[in-house]
Amino acid sequence: MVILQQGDYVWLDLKTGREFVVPIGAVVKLCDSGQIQVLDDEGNEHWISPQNATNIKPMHPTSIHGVEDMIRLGDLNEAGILRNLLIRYREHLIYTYTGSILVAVNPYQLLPIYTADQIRLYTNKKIGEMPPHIFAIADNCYFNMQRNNKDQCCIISGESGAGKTESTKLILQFLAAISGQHSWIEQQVLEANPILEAFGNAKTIRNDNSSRFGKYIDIHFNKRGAIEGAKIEQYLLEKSRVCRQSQDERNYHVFYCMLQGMSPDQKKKLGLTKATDYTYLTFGNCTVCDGRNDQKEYSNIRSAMKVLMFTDTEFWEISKLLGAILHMGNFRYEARTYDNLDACEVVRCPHLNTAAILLEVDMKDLMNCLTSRTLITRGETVSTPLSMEQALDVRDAFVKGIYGRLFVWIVEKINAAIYKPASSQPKIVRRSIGLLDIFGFENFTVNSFEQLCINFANENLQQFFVRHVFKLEQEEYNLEHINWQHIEFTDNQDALDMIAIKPMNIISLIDEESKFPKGTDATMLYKLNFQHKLNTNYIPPKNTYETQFGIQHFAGVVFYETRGFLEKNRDSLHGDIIQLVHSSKNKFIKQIFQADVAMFLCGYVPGGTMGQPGTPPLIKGAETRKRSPTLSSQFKRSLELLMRTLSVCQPFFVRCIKPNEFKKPMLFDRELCVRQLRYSGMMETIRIRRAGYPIRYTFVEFVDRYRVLMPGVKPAYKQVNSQLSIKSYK
Ligand code: AOV
Ligand code: MG
Repeated sequence: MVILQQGDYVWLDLKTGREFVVPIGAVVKLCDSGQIQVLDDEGNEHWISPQNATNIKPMHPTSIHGVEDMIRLGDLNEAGILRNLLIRYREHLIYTYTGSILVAVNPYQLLPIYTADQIRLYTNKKIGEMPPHIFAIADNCYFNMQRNNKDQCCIISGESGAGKTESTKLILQFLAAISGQHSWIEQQVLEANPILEAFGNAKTIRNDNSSRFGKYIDIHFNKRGAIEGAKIEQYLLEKSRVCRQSQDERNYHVFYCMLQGMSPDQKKKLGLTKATDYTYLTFGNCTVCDGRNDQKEYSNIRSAMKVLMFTDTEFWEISKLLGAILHMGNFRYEARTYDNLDACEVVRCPHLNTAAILLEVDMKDLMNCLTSRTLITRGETVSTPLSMEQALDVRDAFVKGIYGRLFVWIVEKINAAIYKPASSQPKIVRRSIGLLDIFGFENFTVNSFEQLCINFANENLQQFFVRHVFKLEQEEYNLEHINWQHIEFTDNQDALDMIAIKPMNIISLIDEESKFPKGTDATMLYKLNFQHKLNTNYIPPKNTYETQFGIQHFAGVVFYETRGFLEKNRDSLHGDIIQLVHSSKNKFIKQIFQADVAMFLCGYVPGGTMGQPGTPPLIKGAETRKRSPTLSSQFKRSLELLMRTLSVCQPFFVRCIKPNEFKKPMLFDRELCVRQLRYSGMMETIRIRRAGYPIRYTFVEFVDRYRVLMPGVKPAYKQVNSQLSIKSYK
C-alpha cells in the first residue's frame, strides 16, 4: 500500500454500487495509528480503516489542480474527468477542452467573461493559446473558414437546459464582433434571435427559456470575412404547447409579453386583459417566470422586429392572430343531442365575437365549422355534428395550425431580410459558418410524439458526432496504415436504425398507421410491438392495457405515451376550417394558410388523414387523392438534409453539460454530470483525442505550407502534376 501523508490527494471509492457514482477526490487530513481521515470534495469527512485501504488510491498530480485540456489528464477515468470539471467549475472556469472539443458547464449566472476585451483577447489565437472559451471555438471556426476556404459548422449539443442556445448566441456575438463592420446586416442577424425566442421558446420545468424548435443558422461571409447575410432553418416547433402546458410550464413567451407590454389602448382593440384570464395560458398554473421581465421583453421584440423590417401593419396582424388564439381558447361549449347523435354548441360570449372579428370571418361560419363537419358521400354534402370532445380537438387543431404557420411565416420574413441568395452574385466567393442549436434530449414523466421527434433529432446528432470523432477518424488511420490500437466506443447506430432507418422502423410504422383510415394509437402500438419487441433498444408495454412503449436512447430510456400520437403526426385540419380561412377577409391569415388553401382547392386531403378513426372518408374517393406529408416524414426529411449539410462542413463540437436540475449557480450534482459525460462518450473521446493525430495535411498542402522552411523546395503544384488547386492562406 502507498504510504500517505497529511495533505496528499487521493481517490476515495465509496463503493455504493450506484450506477452513476464514481470515486470522489479527497485530501488526507490525518493519519493516525493505521486509520486515515480524509476530507472529500464535497466537504464530507471519512475515516478509512486499514482493512478498507483499497478504497483509496493516490491521485495523479494533473488531477489535483485540474487541466485545461482533458487529454492531459493523468487519471484517465470518469472520476478524473468529473473532478476536473468540478474543481474548475468552482473557480468559475466553465470551459474545458478535450482536444478541440469544448465542454461547457452551465454556470447559471452571468460571468464577466464575455466582454469586448475578452473578444479582443481571443481574436486570432490558436486553440490552447488562451484558456478554454467558447470564443476560442468561434475564432477557430472563423480562422479555418478563411484559411482553408471551407465552410464550417458548430454543433452544440446537450440536454434541455444545458446551455446550447446561450452558447449559440455567444458564438454569433463573437463572429459579428470580429467580422467587424458594425453593419446593418450584422445587427439584423443578431436581432433575429429575440424574435425567434419570443415565438419559439417557453418556460419548461427543465429550462426557463427552453427552445421548442430546432434551428440552424448559416452565417455567410464575403471574401474579406465580413458578414454579408445569414439564413435560418427551423425544425418542428412544438405546437401542442399553444393549447396545453404541463404543471409549472408556460405557453410561448410572446403571449405573456404581449399582455404585459401592450398599451391599454391596443389591448382594448384586441379585447385582451391579463394572462390569468386565458385558458391557453394557465394550464401550467404559472403565468410569470422568475428572472424574466415580460414587459421589457415586449419592447425588445418590437424593436427587433423593426430591425428585421416587419412593418407596423404586419406587427398588428400578428398581434390580431395571437389575440384570436387566446379568445378561441376561452370558448365554452355546451353538449346537445341531435338526431340521437352527440353534438355541441359554442356558447355565445364576447370571446366568440372578438375571435370572429379578429379572424375577419362570419361568426356563424366560425361556430359551424368548430362544431360540425361536412362530408361528401355519394355526391351529397352532409353536415355531421361533432361531439364535444371532437369539437375541442378541431378548435385546438385550428389554433395550432395558425400558430405553427405564423411561426414559419416569421422565420421566412426574417430570412427575407437577412438572406441574400448566392446566385444573385455568382462571381462572389462566399463562405459560411453554420450554428446548430436544437432542442435538447428530453425525458419527462409523460413523453409524447414531440419528445420522440426531439430525441430522434438528438440521436442523429449523436451519430454525427460518433461518426466524425470515432468512425471516420479510425477508418482514416487504417487507410493510411498508421499503427493504431482500435478505440472502442458506444455506437448509437442500432437505435437510430430502429427509429428511422431500417425497413419497418418506428417512424415509418407510425406514418403508415397515420395514413391508414382505420389506424388508431392502439393499432399503431400493436404494430410497433409486433415488429420490434425483440429489439434490445425497444421496451414493449408490460401488458395489453399499457399504452406506452420505451426506447433505449443513447442518453437513457424514455417511455412514450402513445395516446394522441397519430393525430399529432397527421397534423390535420379538416376541410371546413380551410374553407373558413379561404372565406376570411383577413389577408394575413389567408397568406399564412396560402399553401393549404391552394392544396385543398386542388383536392389534396389535408394532413394525410381521412377523418376520425372509424368514420367514413371525408371526401368521396379520398383514398385515391394525394395527401400532404405527415409531420414525422417532413421532420425526417429536414433532418436528412441537415445531416447532409453538416457532412460537407468542417465541424466543431461544443458539449454543454447541465450541472444541476435546479437552475442554480455553484451547484454541481456529480451523478447528474457523470450520466451526461458517460452517454455523450466523453471518456472515449478523450482517449481517441489523446491517441489520435489532430493535424492533417495532404502532401500538397504540407509542401505548400512548410516549403519555406527548406530552401530549394518548389511549390507543390510544380512538383505534383495534379489538378489540385492551391489554396490561398491567410
Ligand atoms: P438549452 O438551449 O441547452 O436548453 P439554454 O442555452 O437556454 O439551454 O440555457 C438555459 C439557461 O442557463 C439560460 O437561460 C441561462 O440562464 C443559463 N445559461 C446557459 N449558459 C449560460 C452562460 N454561458 N452564462 C450564463 N448563464 C447561462 V433547451 O433549448 O431547453 O434544449 O430545449
Ligand atoms: Mg435552447
